[in-house]
Amino acid sequence: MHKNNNWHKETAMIHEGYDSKEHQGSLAVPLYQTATYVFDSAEQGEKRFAGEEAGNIYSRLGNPTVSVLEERIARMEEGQAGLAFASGMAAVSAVLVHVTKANDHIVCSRGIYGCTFGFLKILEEKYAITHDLISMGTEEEIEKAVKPETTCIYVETPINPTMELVDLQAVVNVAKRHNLKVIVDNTFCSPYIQTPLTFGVDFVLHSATKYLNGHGDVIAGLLVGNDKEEMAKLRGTVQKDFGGVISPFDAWLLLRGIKTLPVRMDRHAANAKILFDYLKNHSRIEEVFYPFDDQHPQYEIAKKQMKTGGGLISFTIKGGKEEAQKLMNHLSLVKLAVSLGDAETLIQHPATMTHSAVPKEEREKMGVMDSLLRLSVGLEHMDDIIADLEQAFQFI
Ligand code: LCS
Repeated sequence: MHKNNNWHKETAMIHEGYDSKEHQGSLAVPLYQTATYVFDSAEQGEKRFAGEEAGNIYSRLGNPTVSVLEERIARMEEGQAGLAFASGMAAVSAVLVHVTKANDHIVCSRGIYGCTFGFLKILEEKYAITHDLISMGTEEEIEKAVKPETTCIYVETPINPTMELVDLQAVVNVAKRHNLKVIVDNTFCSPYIQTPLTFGVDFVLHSATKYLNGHGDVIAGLLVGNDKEEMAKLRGTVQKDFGGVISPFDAWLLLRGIKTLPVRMDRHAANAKILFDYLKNHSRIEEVFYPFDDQHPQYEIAKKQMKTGGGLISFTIKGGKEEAQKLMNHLSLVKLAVSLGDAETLIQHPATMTHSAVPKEEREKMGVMDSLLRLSVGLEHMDDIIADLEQAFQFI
């Protein structure tokens, strides 16, 4: 396997974990589209199952294309080991099952993705694993939420879809005092913008469906940990036996997407800044949320842990659901779709879409109002996107 610890991140995203000499000179990582592997002998099969001989067994347990992806994401996040899953939710659920047992308690950031919220409800209803969604403005606030049965802190930063930030250093400081595991969902940033493990976090995960793939054609999840043995345990238990592994073809597409992550992220962020400047002065808009807004109260946190402001902007329009839906219905170049991180600029209405499963009262506590819209800024020329938004704003 190709490894060079001196490589910059941009280089590692193209080369880490792959040596063409081991694959007949193939420049691109070959796609091992196979379910199983042929043993040389019964004894070899026995040894592989017993863990006494390294080698392939069955693609739910490991696949050469997937292994390159896992090494690459581990390096990108500056972790010790990576695991690839069939979806972001498969990664979320696997790591939460790994770090909890019945009757435990989880401290969560004030806002989380709607289906992550749904999974926490399953843990609560079936296994009495409770959670509290709290504002994490200060270490004291976080500390107050910790109970004797708390085992982990689960954080999104920026939070989907409000763009509120959580100070990673503050979370880690509290976690260390109480011996808690910290899990960070880094989907909104990608490892090009933010690397939570470098702050002392234990696990970082992604909906790789988003920026990491970047082309809107894959559903996948990735998890990276700072402890090799613990990740091996997770691979051999929850991942293997729940079975939510990535397909080799999706891993192959992801490896292709990741090569261009730095150039895409720089353009997403540059375009988002153009759009932010347009939106913040718009007469039909109430408030715009973007982490690299120098007027934003959390700008200091943003600069401490993020390289750029990323490609997501949310905003509240004057009015409510009706005005939000009218705006969306009059857009044509900006696509009305959930998901994010693609070349296409996407808009969605969290209250009725990504966060519709969260009851209204809890949704509003997260800051997800009916007037809130989320824009995933794409790679188009922003004059065209602004022209589309401007004509649609005329209808509300
Ligand atoms: N974490 C975050 C922050 C997400 O935004 C999503 C999906 C997931 C985890 C789950 O990943 P998946 O299983 O879909 O790969 N977020 C979506 C969104 O905001 N719009 O559509 C999906």
